[in-house]
Formats: sequence, C-alpha cells, structure tokens
Amino acid sequence: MVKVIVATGDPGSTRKWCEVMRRGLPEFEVVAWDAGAEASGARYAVVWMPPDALFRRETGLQAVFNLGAGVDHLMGLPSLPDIPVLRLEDAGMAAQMAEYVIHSLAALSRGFDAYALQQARRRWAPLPVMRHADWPVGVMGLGKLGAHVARAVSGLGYPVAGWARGPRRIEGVRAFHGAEQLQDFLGHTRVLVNLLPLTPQTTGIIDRGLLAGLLPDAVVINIARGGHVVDEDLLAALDAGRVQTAVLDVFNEEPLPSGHPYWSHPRVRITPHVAATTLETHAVEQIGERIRRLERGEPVEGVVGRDTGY
Ligand code: NDP
Ligand code: OXD
Repeated sequence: MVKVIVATGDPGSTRKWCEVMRRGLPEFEVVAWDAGAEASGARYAVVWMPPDALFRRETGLQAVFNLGAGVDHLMGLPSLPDIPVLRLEDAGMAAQMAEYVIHSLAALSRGFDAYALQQARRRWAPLPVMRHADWPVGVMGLGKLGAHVARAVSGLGYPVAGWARGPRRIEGVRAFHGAEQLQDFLGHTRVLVNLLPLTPQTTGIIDRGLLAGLLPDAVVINIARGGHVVDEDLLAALDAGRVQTAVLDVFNEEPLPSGHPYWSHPRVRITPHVAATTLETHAVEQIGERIRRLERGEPVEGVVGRDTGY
C-alpha cells in the first residue's frame, strides 16, 4: 500500500487532514507527522508549512504535495530534497478569488461603502451612475487564479489589463508581460489586483515606484502574499491620497500585529488571509489523482519550477 505522510505546522490541522485523506483516499495508508517518531517510509508527503525536520527524516519521499497554491514557505526550507513539488491548482480557489475581488471592487465602484455610511445617517441620496470605464482593473499574475479573476471582472464590463512573466492571451483582457511592459500595464490600471506568487523576483514589488505608476485615485487589492508589499510605501501612498483604498488579505506578518497601523487606517480593509481557502474535497481529489498518475509513471500537472519558484 502506498504510504502518505501528512505534515502541517499545526498538530490539530495535521490530524484533520489525515482524517480527510483517509476518508477520501482509502487505497492509501495515511500517517501523521510526529516529531518524536521514527521515519515512516512514506513515498509522498502532503504538507502546509511543514517542519524542516520532515525532509531530513523521511528520505524515501518521491514527491511533495503542497496543500495550497502558493509554495513560498515550502521552497525556502533548507532541507527540501530535489524531488517534484506539486501545488494545488485552482481546486475551488479561483471562484473564491473572483468573488472576493468583485465584492471589493463593487463596494467602491457601485458606492456600496458610501451607501453604508449614508444608512448610518438615515440619508437617502442616490450617487451618480457608475461608468465601468472609470474603474479600469489590472491583475498582476495571470495564472490559475489571476486569469479567472481577470475573466470574471471583464465579464462584468470593467476594462481589464493583466500582467504576467510571459505573453498570455485571454479574451477580454489586455495582456502585458515582463519588466519592460510593467509601466504600460500600470498606466492602464486604477484597481490593482495582486495574484503573483511570492518569489525573489516579486518580493516587495508593490513599492513606491509601482504605486506611482497607477492611475489616479487608485485601489490596491492584495490577495497573494504580504511579502509583495512594502508597507511603509503603501501607507505613505494612502496618506498622500495616491491610493484611495487598500483591501488587504495577506500581510508581511500574520496574524497582523495588533499595533500595526493598517488596523486603524480609515481607508484600509482587512481580512485574515481568507480570500480563498483550501477546500478539502477538491484538494484531496486533486492530490489523489496525481499520486495515482505518479504511481503509474504518467506525467502530472502542478509541478513547481525549481528555477522559477512557482
Ligand atoms: P500561478 O503559478 O498559476 O500563476 C502565477 C502567475 O504569476 C503567472 O501568470 C506568472 O506568469 C505570473 N508571474 C510569476 N512571476 C512573475 C514575475 N516575476 N513577473 C510577472 N509575472 C509573474 O499561481 P496561482 O494563480 O495559482 O496563485 C497565485 C498566488 O495566489 C499564489 O502563489 C499564492 O501566493 C496566492 N494565494 C493566496 C490565497 C489567499 O487566500 N490569499 C489563496 C491561494 C493563493 P506566467 O503566466 O508568464 O508564468
Ligand atoms: C494558498 C493560500 O497559497 O491559502 O493556497 O494562501
């Protein structure tokens, strides 16, 4: 029987994922990481922020499955062996991301935030009709999640630009790529949606220079990683009115420390890293199918590039 070891940073979550996997994938033997135990001899590891000791002890692993789309935590582990690392692709997260972005965008463009303030004052005052053309959206990262978000927002009638590493073709989306086209992309963007992976190339990308390139009265929606943002630069842009609103789901330090200026900033909206959560059924199905393919010697999707880091 193929053995799979589950290791997350938290024992409760490790137990939960073991149960979910045993229920969904009864043909595999699923064991939980236990720091005090001997090597289990597992062929596959299913992980989220695992301890570095996992890879030093489990030396028979053939592949590692990340229980999320972003692999930045995992790729930084010094003991990660040179075996395939696979990440979740969409697995129900793309629809959640689109919902998050449309909610945040409409709160501003359709005036729902303003109407909430009016309600508090018992005020009945329709705002001028919104024009989509006044709210051009730019999506950084056109992968599994970003491309879906770009299509969804474009489908509502907003002008949409996108930016990726290489050329991309997405109907209804004006696509830019590479460092040389970044300024052009920003010049088409009032509402910036970040869905880049966190890599050495993208760390700190949302800085003073980038924010200065956005269209006036900009909005920043960061739903990728906190490490993409230089916090002092974003706060300065908010205070200067360069950025009117920041919608932030992810932070350089999580949980966001209670003294952080974002908490009390009147034009910052905060959610606790929930823009898209890993859905158990989808995740287990995707991982199970990929383990079966690897066991049959067939190619699999979702393998992270060691050179690119995503
Ligand atoms: P993908 O790997 O599918 O897509 C990444 C996209 O980013 C690709 O279009 C890629 O370009 C582009 N990209 C990568 N590096 C660069 C670069 N240096 N310059 C320009 N573009 C670049 O990722 P996903 O869509 O699956 O996920 C994106 C991120 O979302 C995850 O890495 C994770 O951090 C975050 N996330 C956050 C969640 C939350 O709840 N807040 C939940 C899930 C994910 P190309 O197409 O040319 O390769
Ligand atoms: C992910 C996340 O990367 O939840 O999947 O952040």
